[in-house]
Amino acid sequence: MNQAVLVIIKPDGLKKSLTGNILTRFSETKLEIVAAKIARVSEETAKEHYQHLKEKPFFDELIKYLRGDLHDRHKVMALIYWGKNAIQKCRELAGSTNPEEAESTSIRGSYGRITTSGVYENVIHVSSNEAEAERELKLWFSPDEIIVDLYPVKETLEKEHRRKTWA
Ligand code: FUP
Repeated sequence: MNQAVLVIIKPDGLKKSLTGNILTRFSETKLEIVAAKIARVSEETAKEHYQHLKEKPFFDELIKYLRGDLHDRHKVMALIYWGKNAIQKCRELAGSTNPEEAESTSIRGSYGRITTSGVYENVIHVSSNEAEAERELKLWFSPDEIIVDLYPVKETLEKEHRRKTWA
């Protein structure tokens, strides 16, 4: 069964110049990339993304981490991989959430670390299940940024909508 999964290369991954390595690792899965972008992360998006952790003592630090405040890199790379068992395949390559417990050859095991304040800087995010993947994909991407039809869409005509086009 085909699945979509959100992968985010977090600011530490970008700062450590790991984008190429990480994409190479994911290409082993033979999954298809159906959306990709470099994005700045607003406070709202970061808090919404990690909403399930908002009661945790490390939440504020985690938001700063995802927004790039800890690495002076205010951007992430967000991708959607699509194909058979995409979630399991990508999570296997990512390794455990805690980089010290992650398989040493996994992406997090190879490149992650735990900060002195206790936040896991684990280089990438990978959606944990289908429901989370749908919630996260809809948070990070609009339908027209994705080259396959993943979920139902609605069309609206916005006459007064201000947007930039090439001059
Ligand atoms: P995952 O699905 O692997 O991203 O794991 P979680 O949603 O549980 O955690 C999200 C992020 O919170 C992790 F990427 C790192 C951070 N985290 C910590 O810093 N400490 C913890 O004890 C648990 C999670």
